[in-house]
Amino acid sequence: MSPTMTTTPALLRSLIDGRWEESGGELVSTNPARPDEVVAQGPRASLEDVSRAVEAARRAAPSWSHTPVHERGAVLVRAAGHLEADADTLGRELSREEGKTLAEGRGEVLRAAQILRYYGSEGDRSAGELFHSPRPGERILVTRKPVGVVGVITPFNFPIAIPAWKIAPALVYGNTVVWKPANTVPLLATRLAEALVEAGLPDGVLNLLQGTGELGGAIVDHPGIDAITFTGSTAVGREVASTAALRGVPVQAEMGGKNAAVVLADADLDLASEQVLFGAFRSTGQKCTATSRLIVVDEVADAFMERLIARLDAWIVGDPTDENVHMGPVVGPQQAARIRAGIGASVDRGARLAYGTDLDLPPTVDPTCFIAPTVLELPDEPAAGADPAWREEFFGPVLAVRRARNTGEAVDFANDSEFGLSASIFTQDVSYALDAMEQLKVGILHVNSESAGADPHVPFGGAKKSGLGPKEQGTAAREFFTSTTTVYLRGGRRG
Ligand code: UN1
Repeated sequence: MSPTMTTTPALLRSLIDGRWEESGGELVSTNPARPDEVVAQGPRASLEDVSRAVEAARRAAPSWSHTPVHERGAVLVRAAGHLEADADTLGRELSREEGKTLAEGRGEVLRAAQILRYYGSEGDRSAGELFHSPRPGERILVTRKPVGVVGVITPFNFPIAIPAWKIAPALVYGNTVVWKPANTVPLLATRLAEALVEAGLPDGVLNLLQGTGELGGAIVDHPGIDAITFTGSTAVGREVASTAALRGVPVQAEMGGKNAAVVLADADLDLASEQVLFGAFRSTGQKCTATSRLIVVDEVADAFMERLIARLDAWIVGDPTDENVHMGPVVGPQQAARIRAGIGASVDRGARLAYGTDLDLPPTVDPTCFIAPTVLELPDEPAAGADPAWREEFFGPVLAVRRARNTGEAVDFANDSEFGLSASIFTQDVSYALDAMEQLKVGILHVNSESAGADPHVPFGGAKKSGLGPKEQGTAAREFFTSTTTVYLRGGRRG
């Protein structure tokens, strides 16, 4: 298929109590590479639908929680198979709806499948813990139960992988779900729900509500929701968390990042410039784990910047469904306007535009949502630490750079953020790497690799103000999606 060829819009649907909803106001998703092009459309869920979905999830909960974990896992594994079989088609849909490249779109669909497979095997893992007792004839067990009905609110930037990494553990640990995806990427949400239904998920176990932010608010406010997992902006995440706290409901909120890459004097500059490029500009910088700050030690700064800029010269921006393209648009016009304003504010304060010229876009795309990969060199003065490009998450292809006098200052600069999701450090000296493990205040540290990326079997989440509540993925997910019972167990016969 040629990149410009349009197709009939796909059908968006909400799922309540096992039924695909056919009516409701209109919801439309468009292609950010050509905002006039409709990718998918369908009915939008209403506030009444939120209550119907929560009631359905509550009704489905007892039977699902008593279904053996191996059976629950088998549904996830079958759904993974469907996603793998359709990875090309779904990857293209993802690319058209969200704006990441075809390779990234397909890769994300396969990653969602990998996550479903990981949790699909949960039945083969330990179900709890057994402790010694200080009293004779007693054992102490820690068992786990589902928390109940989980509200799931997911962002636009990983329209299938992030939902999979919240919904798969929620389901395998025996919870039922009411899910509200970002309204910019509803098609991939429909596709994940379709795969799970096709895999045999019973009615009401997963309910999907397509629509705008008010639905998310209604889920968070609903008394029938027992726990809330959220990924998205810091502002919304804090609102979600405070509402949940007032209601006494546990919350897992994964929010902002302002992730630094630190290039030390002994780094392999070819490797470092490649990985910084990937970290900052893959997926158009729209990852909470993206590299948005670069700290490079003075001694190698010019040589490093030369290599980074040479790589940027070869970085092709255009229609993300064109196989040759490295970077597509940001997700929508509002986001593009906000990022442009942020770049402007930084330049007004004295940042030097080291890269970010006008784009040479093909005529097949509309420039509204395209932002050039942008590198801002901040002035060598303490006030640089207050620059918006240094402090605020732009969520776009923008990298703010500061030069550091030495390794110590580089680490201090890296820690100079209210966020602490991920970081990268580039060095060939294991002593510096070991120091960085101690000193960098982040939830995820990459030594000699880009700051983005996550594996399903290890904890994912940040330090400082990047997140609230238990971390995601791996065994960390179990902390959030189950509650423990400590059982003091003795035999029933005296003596
Ligand atoms: C990744 O780095 O591949 O919203 C995943 C986000 C993160 C996921 C990042 N929760 O971007």
